Amino acid sequence: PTTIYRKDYTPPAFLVDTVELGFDLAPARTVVANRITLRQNPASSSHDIVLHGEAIELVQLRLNGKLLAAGDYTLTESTLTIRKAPAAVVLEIETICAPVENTTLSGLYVSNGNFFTQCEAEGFRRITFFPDRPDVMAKYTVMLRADKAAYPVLLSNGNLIEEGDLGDGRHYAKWEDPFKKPSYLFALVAAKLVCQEETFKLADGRDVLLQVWVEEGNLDKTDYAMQSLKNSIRWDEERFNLELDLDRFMIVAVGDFNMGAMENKGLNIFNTKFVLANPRTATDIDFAGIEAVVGHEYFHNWTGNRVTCRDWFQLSLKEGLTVFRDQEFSADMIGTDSGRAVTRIDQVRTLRQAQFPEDAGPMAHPVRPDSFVEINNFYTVTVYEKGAEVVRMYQTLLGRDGFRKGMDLYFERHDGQAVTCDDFRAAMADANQRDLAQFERWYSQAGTPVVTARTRYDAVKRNFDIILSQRGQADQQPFHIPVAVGLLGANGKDLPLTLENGKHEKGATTVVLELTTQEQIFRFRNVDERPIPSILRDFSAPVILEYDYTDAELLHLFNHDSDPVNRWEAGQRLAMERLLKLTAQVAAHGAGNLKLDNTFINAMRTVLTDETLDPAFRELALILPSETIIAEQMEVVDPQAIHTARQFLRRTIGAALKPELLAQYHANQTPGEYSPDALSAGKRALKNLCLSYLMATPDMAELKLSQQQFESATNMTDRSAALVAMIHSGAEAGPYLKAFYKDFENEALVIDKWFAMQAAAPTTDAAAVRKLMEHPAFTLKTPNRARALIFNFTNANPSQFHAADGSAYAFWAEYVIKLDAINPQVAARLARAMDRWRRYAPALQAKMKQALEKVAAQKLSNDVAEVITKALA
Ligand code: BAL
Ligand code: ZN
Repeated sequence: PTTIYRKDYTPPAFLVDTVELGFDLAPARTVVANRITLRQNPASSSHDIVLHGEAIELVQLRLNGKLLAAGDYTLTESTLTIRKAPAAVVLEIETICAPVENTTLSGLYVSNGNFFTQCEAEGFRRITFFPDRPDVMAKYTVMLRADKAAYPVLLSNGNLIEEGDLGDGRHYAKWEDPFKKPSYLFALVAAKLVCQEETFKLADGRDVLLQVWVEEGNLDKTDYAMQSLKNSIRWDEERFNLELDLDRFMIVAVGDFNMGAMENKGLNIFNTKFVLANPRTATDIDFAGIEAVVGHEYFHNWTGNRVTCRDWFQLSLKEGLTVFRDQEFSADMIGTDSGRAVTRIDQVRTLRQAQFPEDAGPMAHPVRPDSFVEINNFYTVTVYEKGAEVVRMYQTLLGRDGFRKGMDLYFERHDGQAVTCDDFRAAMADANQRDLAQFERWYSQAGTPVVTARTRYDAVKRNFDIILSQRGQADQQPFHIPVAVGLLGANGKDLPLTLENGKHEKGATTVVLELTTQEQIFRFRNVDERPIPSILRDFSAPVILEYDYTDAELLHLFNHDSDPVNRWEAGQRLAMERLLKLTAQVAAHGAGNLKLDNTFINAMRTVLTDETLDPAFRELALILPSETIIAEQMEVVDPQAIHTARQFLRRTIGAALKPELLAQYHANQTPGEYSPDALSAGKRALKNLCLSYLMATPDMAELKLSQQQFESATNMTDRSAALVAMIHSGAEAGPYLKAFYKDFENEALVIDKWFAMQAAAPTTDAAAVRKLMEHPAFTLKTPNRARALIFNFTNANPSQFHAADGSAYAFWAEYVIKLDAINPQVAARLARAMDRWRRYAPALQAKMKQALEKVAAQKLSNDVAEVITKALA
């Protein structure tokens, strides 16, 4: 495999002005006629036209009307090159592909008998020969021809300009996209689908047609996606003054899809998981996911499509920014400060669960990577979620208005262009007359910086100093880190702040300290008492914060901090300290004699029963750090000891707080019609967490409660939570699993849940997963199904995945290999489950290495080869 470097970027030799595509669609043999007009790029000195092409058969090729012979061009596995081409060229290219055989789900493929495309990042080259790179932007016209009975619906980007019958039972549709776009935003759908549609008025008074296309039988699950789309359009108008630029906007749901969704211009194609929902089949989390992803793809229309990436190293330019935008959208849709905080806490949890480990492992890369073998491997939590944190830091440093000014300038300068992360940073800096040169390091330096804080109080001078220092990885330069800080008095209230040499509003109780060197002292004046510092409020930077809090200080913050994120964080620190001690104890002496102090129990009780707090916040405050997050704190990871310790803590909380848990369980019922709104969802989340704690100490009373909830639930959130509580506590759940399956056997997304909840149960070992794979509903070919069972086992069931006999590692190797033959992108994701193998005890390490080497010995896709090679390096 070849490594591609960012430093080697060169502009394309030829630019494309227009693309006319003609498709004769048939599952086994689709003929693609492609007519492109090219012209020499003045910015390039090369005269060679380089087209990409993969897994397609060239039938014929004409240049300016002349049929080319084999000697007129060079064809390799992945490129077609015409040397010394004239300055203006019309190419007519005819190719054939076989969509029904395309199990990679990249390019043109068939899912459940229908045609779909996925072109990002490099799928367009699997459809036709083309300069398949994001800095080549062109106008597209697309003619689709297909059997009318089998594929009554023919869609592509932009506007429908013509349709009709062709005779022979075939029909056609012609689409034209008025905007220039890179090839990765091309899409077509030819399918038997139905749609929910609506006319919607934009802020400027224009009417646009909105459609959500699904398979027949799913129309009752499209309301929330449609509502989310309308909310997204409104939000982008109001928050960023960005309007929909097309007359029609379509969302299409497909069951086989590698990603969550895809922002193709005017024709977003979605994984069904992020479209289909009704109360019977979807959980609160599913509803929230739909809102976020519909928003995300819609927001890409400006941040991604109108302004796109110069090259794939700049992926975070559009992804980090668009994730930030969807995060803000979801927070604004809740609309309350506490709701906003809950979404923020969720983001922090995701970072710690997935991004920090990535940043510390063999696939670590900067937000703007310097090299890759396979770009599909870089659609990562670093590019997306850490990228969003980087964008959020601009807003923290510049303020909301300053950020908006930067966005306005970015569009003013770059609309219609393919640009870089540096261009975005320059717009932010120039619009605010700020020097953001150092901020560039967030894009170029990998790893999670550690910020260490020390404090000192001078009672006589009434000064309180916070000394912040930072360390990145070896040889790294200091980052520009915004650290939001508040000071709490003994009464739990925020002290008014006077920062020496600092700018902030009078009476402010949170200020943003800008840490730009290796170590800095920040002095607060007029501090009447020794305060307790609340550092990194709202998680103002993606860093690890070290500060020697005492238990008493953490309890004070946990009970009083006005910043909900740090309030939650104090609870996490209290829990983590105990979890690490208990884990060490289990590892050294076994599970007997474990003890939990009353201080911690009482803190949990206080938050559980504090009715002034949102139920959603209380739920988050009561969830213990996950086994993965605990593992990240340990030098040598002992998955079984972690699991035992965490279970002990859950069991002890369940027993000690039983009356309160029961009371909250009953107090947070949501009778009446189901609504996915944040308050109701928060109540259900708290109630179901109470149930899971109660089930951690199974006795008949609580089992009955789960059974009753399962039987009487009127929505999927409660139904699945009851079932999960039974399965994960080890209760006999067989009949309930059967009933659940029977009720939903025709609902693919619910059957995914059925597999997922069993895969993640701590009693499920590799042998049990293999048994589940024999179920007729299991298939490796549908990514959602494969992920539900396999990934939930390898990634969400650490104590079984790391079973001492290595059986799960052997299972992992077998399925990485099997999946690689079907779908390299999905296989490479599974391969990542072994990322942290060097952090385990030698006996486990040896078995993991053996499994990695077994995979490495195969003939692999570039996708998997890159992951495995880096893991073993
Ligand atoms: N662009 C790939 C899918 C997404 O991030 O929206
Ligand atoms: Zn995106």
